Amino acid sequence: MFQCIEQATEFADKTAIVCGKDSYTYQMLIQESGLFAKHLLQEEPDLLEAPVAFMVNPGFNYVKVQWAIWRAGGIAVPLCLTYPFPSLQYVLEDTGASVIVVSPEFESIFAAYAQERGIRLLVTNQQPDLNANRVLPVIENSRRAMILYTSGTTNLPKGVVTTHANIESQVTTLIKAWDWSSADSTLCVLPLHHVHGIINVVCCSLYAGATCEFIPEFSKELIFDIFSTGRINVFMAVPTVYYKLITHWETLDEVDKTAVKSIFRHFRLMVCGSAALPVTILEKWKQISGHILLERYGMTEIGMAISNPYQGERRAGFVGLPLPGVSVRLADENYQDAPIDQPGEILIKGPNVFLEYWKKPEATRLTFTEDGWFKTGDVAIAENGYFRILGRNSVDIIKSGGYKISALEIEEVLRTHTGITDCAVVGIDNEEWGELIVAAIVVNKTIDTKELDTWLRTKMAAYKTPRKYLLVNELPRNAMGKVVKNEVKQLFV
Ligand code: MCA
Ligand code: AMP
Repeated sequence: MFQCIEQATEFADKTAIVCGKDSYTYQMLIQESGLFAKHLLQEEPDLLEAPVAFMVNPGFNYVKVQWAIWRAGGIAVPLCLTYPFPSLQYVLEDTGASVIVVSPEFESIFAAYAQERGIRLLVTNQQPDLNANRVLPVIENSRRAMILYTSGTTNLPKGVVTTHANIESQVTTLIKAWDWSSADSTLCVLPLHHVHGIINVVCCSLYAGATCEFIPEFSKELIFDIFSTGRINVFMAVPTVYYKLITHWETLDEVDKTAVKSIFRHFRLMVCGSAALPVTILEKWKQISGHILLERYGMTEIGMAISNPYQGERRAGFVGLPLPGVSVRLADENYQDAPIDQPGEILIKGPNVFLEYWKKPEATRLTFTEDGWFKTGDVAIAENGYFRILGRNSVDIIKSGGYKISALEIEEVLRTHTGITDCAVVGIDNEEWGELIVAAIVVNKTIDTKELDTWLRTKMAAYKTPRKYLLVNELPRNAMGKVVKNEVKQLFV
C-alpha cells in the first residue's frame, strides 16, 4: 500500500492535522483510521478493491476515512461537497459503490437512496461497529486506490483510476522536487475531490510528516488570518485563488498592507497550477509577498508532470521542466515527435500515469498511443527545455477557477430544458476565473435566465453553470452544420 500510513509511525507524536482550534497527531490518525478500516471491513478480510464513496468535510475525518478505505483494501471515491444529488448519484452509480461514508450533515442526502438500494451508509461520528481483533489486509502497491471524476471530451465525466503505486510515485516525486520535510506546515484551501488538494497538498504534507491545516470553506479573510499567525510556510493554490487574495489585499489600508507583506517572510514555497498562471498575477503576487510563484503542470490522469524548479530559475509564462521520473514528449497529430522548436501535444509516460478509466476500456485504449504514451490533449512548446502551454486541442474543455469543465456536459443538460431547442457552451477569457463559462441558447418560449440558472443548479454543481446566457436566433454553424465554437465566443465579446 501507498507508504503514507507506514511513514506516519515515524512521526507519531507530531501534529498531523489542524482544523480551527483542534489538532490531531499522526498517532491519532493511525489509530482512528485503523478502527474505521475495521468498521468498513465488518467480517470481511479485505474489501478487495470495492469502491467506497465518501462525502466528508475537509479535516481529520476526511483523512481518517481516506486512510481507512486504503487500509481495508477499498478504492477511495471522494465526492464533491457541493454537488446536487443527480451528480452524486452519477458517481455512485458509475462506481457501483456499496458503501458511502458521510459527515453527519450529509447523512440525510443519502439516507433514503441508500436504504432503497441496500447501500451501507456510515457516518463519521458513529461509534465503529467492529471486531477489534481483525487483522488488516496487506495491500499490494499494484492495487487500485482511488477514483477521481474528470470532465473530458465526452459529455459525462470519467472515473480516473490510480493505483497505490501511482499515488506513491506522484507524491514522492513532489516531495523531492519541492523539498517537503516534517518541518513544513501547509494550509489546504482546495476542494478534496481533485488531485491538487488531495495529492499535492494533503498526501504530500502527510507523507513528509508535515502539518496540514484545513479551513471549512474558501475564505480570503480566514486565509490571511491564518497566514498572519506565522505557522504556515508552504502554500498551493489555483490562479483564481491568488487573484482573490490579491484583490483582498488591495482593499486593505496602507498600514494593513504593509503588515500583511511581512507575514510572507515565514514562507519557503508558494505553488500555483491547475490552470495557466497569468504573468500579471505572478508579478502582483511577487510585489505583495516577495515570492515568485512556482508554476507547474499536471492532470488528474498523471498527477504532476512538469514543474518550474524549486531551486533555479522560475520562468514566468512557463510551466518548467519534466519532473524526475516523468517522460514528456511533444507530438504531431500522428503522435510522432513534433519538429524541434515546434508546438506539439504533450505526451506523458511514467509510474505516475493512471491505470485506466473506470469500466471504460475503450476510452482507456484511445487515450494512450500504441506504445503507451498518455495523450494529454494539451499543446505546448519547449524553449531551452522549459515548456510553455499554448492551449488545448479541444474547445469543449473549459478551465474555470482551476476546475476542468466539459462544455458538452452542460449542453447536454441544457438541452433537456423544455424551453431550449439548441445551445452552445464556451469558455471566454477572464482575468479572475481564467475562463468564464457562457452559453448561447436558442429558445422556443420566453425564458427567464435567472430561473434557468436555478434549475440548472439542481442538476449540476454551481461551479459548472454558465455565468452568462445569450439568447440567439440560431447558432453559428459551418458548411457541415457543426457549431463553430470560436464564433460563439465572439458573440460574447
Ligand atoms: C466557484 N464559482 C465558480 C467557480 N468556483 N464559477 C466558475 N468557475 C469556478 N471554478 C462560483 C460559484 O458558483 C459561486 O457563484 C461563486 O463563484 C462563489 O462560489 P464559492 O464557492 O464561494 O467560490 P469560491 O469559494 O470563491 O471558490 C473559488 C475557488 C474554487 C476557491 C477558486 O473555484 C476552487 O476551489 N477552485 C479550485 C478547483 C481545483 O482544486 N482544481 C484542481 C483540479 P454563485 O454565487 O453565483 O453561486 S486538479 C487539476 O487541475 C490538476 C491535477 C492540476 O494541475 O492541479
Ligand atoms: P484536471 O483534469 O482537472 O486535472 O485538469 C488538468 C488540466 O489543467 C490540464 O490538462 C491542463 O489543461 C490544465 N493545467 C494544469 N496546470 C496548468 C498550468 N500550469 N498551465 C496551464 N494549464 C494547466
